[in-house]
Amino acid sequence: MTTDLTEAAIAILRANDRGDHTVPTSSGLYPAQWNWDSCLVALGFAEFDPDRAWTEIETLFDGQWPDGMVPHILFHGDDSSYFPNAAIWQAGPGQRSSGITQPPVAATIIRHLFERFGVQRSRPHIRLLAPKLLAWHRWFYTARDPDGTGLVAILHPWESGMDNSPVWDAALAAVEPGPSVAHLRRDTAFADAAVRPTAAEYDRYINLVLAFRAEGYRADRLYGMAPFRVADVGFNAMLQRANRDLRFLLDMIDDTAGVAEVDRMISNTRAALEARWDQAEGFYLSVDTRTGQAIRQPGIGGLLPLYADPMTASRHPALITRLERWLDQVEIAVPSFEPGRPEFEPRRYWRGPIWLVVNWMLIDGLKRNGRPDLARRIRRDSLAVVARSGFREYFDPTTGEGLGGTDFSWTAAMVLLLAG
Ligand code: 2M8
Repeated sequence: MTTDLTEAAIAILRANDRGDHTVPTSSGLYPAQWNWDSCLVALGFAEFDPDRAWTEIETLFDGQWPDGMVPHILFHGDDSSYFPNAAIWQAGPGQRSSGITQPPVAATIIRHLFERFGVQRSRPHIRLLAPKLLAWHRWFYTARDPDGTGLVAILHPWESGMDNSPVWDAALAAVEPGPSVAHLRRDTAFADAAVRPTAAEYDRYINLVLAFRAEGYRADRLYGMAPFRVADVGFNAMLQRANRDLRFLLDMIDDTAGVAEVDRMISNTRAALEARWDQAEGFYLSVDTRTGQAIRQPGIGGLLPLYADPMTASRHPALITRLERWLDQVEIAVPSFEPGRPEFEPRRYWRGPIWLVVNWMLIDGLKRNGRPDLARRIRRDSLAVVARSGFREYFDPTTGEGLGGTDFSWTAAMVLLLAG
């Protein structure tokens, strides 16, 4: 069974491979290179083709902007089946990227590749990539945390990677919708509209893009003018984990100034993330930095401090209890939003379905936090749901139904990683 599954996973990655980058699915739904997809996909390539794993990341960093940002999408070929494509974004030096970023998981993935392949084979790649990683992390702390709070802000729900999570509902509702773009959408030609973001959300997503485009995507302008600005716990937890892994990489290549710089990032973010723990809620809460209001919506990002820091569970056992309660309410681990809440929609994208990439982060975090039992349960469920429903983009945690795109690259990569 597992052998069949891993062979199928390899075949999917091969089919979605465009030579120097991988598309998330061959179906046409996402005909480009996505930032965190690529990094997570490299974890899959690492299981059977080490060189290809490095190429995936190196292509992504070839698209880095001069200011250090690594865009959330790089458009390499025909992008006519996607909206908004490069012609709409009009972003970046080559006009072949989006103008926003995505969760910075690259340093974590590169450290994983180092641990998998060893010093000899990894060092040249790390020498090339570590300075680029440092430039990206530095960009986050200057462009997205100009007041030095220790938490960086996302300016678009797409930056979170968890596009239509209920965590953004209130902040997004405050954004002007602009003209309707329903007729321009392409995603609903590939996936059922009932499992995708709504028209109201899309109108705002695009209006944000147009507002940023009007500012020429200048980092020094966007933070102040952005109609949407959230310091998200999940995003900052992924950044913090990546900071720790970047520190390790810089130390390996003897960049002492870089290590000192990242040490400051780590200690500021550690304190700021800890300040987002809400004792009464028993959860980490993101904050709308335009209004200063805490966001009381329990999305899966609020569990990711477990992935950022191995002391999280001992400091806050209530967080583990909360996760266990979520799991008691569904068939299959892990829902992307708290089940039982009115906003929970088990089939709609990031409002409830299971995403294997986040499952992997929780598995990794739970092992480090002294809960290998829970990690095993999530691993078992993750492999079983794919065996049952195929390599889909996401899955209904109440039934196991596969949803969204088919033959999905990061789902295949996670199967390879978890089965290995
Ligand atoms: C989804 O997001 C894109 C926009 O970036 C979309 O819906 O068009 C998200 O699941 C995101 O996390 C993911 O990186 C992307 C490609 O798989 O699709």
